Amino acid sequence: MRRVFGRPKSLKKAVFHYCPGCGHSIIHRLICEVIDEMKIQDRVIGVPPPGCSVFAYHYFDVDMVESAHGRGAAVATGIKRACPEAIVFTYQGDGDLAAIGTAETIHAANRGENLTAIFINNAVYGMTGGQMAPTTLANMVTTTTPYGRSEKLEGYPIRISEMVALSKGAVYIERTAVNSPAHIQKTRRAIRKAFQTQIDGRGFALVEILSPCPTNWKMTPVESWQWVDKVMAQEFPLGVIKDTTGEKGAD
Ligand SMILES: Cc1ncc(C[n+]2csc(CCOP(=O)(O)OP(=O)(O)O)c2C)c(N)n1
Ligand code: SF4
Repeated sequence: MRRVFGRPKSLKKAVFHYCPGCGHSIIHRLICEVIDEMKIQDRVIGVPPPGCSVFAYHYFDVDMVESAHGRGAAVATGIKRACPEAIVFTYQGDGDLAAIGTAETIHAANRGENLTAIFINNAVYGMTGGQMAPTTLANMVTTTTPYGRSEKLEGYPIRISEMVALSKGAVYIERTAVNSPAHIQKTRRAIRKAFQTQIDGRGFALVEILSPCPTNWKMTPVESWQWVDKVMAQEFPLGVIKDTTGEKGAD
């Protein structure tokens, strides 16, 4: 019988600790599918963050170097410069990449570091209990904005991918989601293109993935997937933000 579906080779046989409906587990699997497809398992080095995905090294069967909060792009820069043959990716939440790590992210992109950043935007600080992140939407209730995020007091949701795209060194930036089969397939293609961009030595690539956090959003998994389309994607439009690779698009 022909096998049409199975566990990717680079995804360890470990049970995910993520909540039901969480996007992290889907994204882990997609990255592993791409690693297998591209036959790069022995070259990949991942840089996971503090956050709900802090134990990513339990799941990815590739070399992993844990970074301090927000420092993913700096740690990955060091690894890539020391081991140029390695294919290096960071895996970062929005609290990580877009708050404490803003400087590292912007400057790594601006230096045109030949890296791949996988950026999981779930609009909150997930692991620490659902506090407001820079990406939290206007009027969204979080543990630190119990009356809803006030743009007057707490500012506007930050579109860090569009900011990164302003850097000359950033060559491929796309925003995707994992709340439907079609979006999941697009995300897989975007991750593949981001790795290919690095293999071709073109510069900084970032894939922002809108990812449900049903636990902190206080929704069922199905409600959270619908909310990504109805609310989140209105503030963070899906699609290619920048592509100067000259390569065929991820679509
Ligand atoms: C320097 C430092 N400050 C604060 C923390 C506490 N901390 C751990 S995870 C986290 C937020 C994680 O949120 P996010 O990056 O959005 O990832 P998620 O958990 O939502 O996937 C914080 C503030 C820390 N580990 N290190
Ligand atoms: S708290 Fe949110 S981001 Fe963290 S594992 Fe649960 S659903 Fe996922």
